[in-house]
Amino acid sequence: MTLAMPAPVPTLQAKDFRSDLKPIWCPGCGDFGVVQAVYRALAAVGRPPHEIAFISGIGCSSRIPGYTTAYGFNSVHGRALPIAQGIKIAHPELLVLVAGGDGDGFSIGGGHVAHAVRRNIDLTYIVMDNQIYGLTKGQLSPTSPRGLKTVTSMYGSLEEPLNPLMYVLSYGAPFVAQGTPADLPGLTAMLEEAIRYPGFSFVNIQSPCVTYGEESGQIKAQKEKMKALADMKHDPTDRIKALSLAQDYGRELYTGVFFRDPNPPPTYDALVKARQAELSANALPRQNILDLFLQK
Ligand SMILES: Cc1ncc(C[n+]2csc(CCOP(=O)(O)OP(=O)(O)O)c2C)c(N)n1
Ligand code: SF4
Repeated sequence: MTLAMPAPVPTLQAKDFRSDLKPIWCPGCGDFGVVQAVYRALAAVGRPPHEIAFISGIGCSSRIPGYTTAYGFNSVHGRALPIAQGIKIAHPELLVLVAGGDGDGFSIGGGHVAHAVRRNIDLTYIVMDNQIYGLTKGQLSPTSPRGLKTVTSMYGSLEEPLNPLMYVLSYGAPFVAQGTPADLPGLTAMLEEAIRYPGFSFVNIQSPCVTYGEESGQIKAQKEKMKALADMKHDPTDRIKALSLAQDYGRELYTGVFFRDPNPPPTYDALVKARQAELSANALPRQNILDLFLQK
């Protein structure tokens, strides 16, 4: 008797996640590198495109789901996180990615970030942080540096930029990293790790806007400036050290994992399942509930 060999499991490649849609980003936009890193990370993770939901807001960066073969929703400005959380709660078996710009995530959508973090729903939030509103032609964003002259800041920005790393770390996110398309292998590796992390993971990507962004934020300048946290012997299990390094956002370009909770806290989904099991174990038989109701 000959035993039938099990069919080989097809391995996925980066090209399996690339859709037929041609990106309309400006030539040289950092988001080209980000989408390449996403393809490679997803191939390494190995979940097929039909098991992935990729949700974004509105902005140049938010076009990214359309350039992948995953199920995608280029949704409403600032509302990617609530939509993604709803999808993950309704379909916990899906791998859920969320993406958008710094404006989408930390300006109009800023209020949602804290709640997504504290719920610890298992999704990966990718912010393409170019310190500008790209799609609407170069207005100030919440991460724009002080002094930046734009169409909405003729005197130069008078406001202190928001610090996305400190924001997310201080709300208790269990996984926080920062990357750049100037280091594609490093970015790919951290995206893979973020996707695999069981809980809310945040990756801030310094993705340059070549059309409205500053010279100091472009790939060439980033290559000279970036410092890998691993080379600095940073201990990513220490949130306080991560916060301390995160204070340098805007001055230094640290890349890698700032914080990875070595004991991942329970996800929202795990808590729901545990509570449901507890309730069904303690449920009164139907007859008893009726008796109680009728005060027998
Ligand atoms: C409710 C709402 N308000 C404002 C806009 C206009 N708008 C579209 S994209 C955007 C900001 C884009 O910047 P960002 O989110 O940082 O993404 P980028 O284009 O830089 O990738 C704004 C203000 C909108 N589409 N919807
Ligand atoms: S405007 Fe900036 S962010 Fe938008 S596609 Fe062009 S380079 Fe990229």
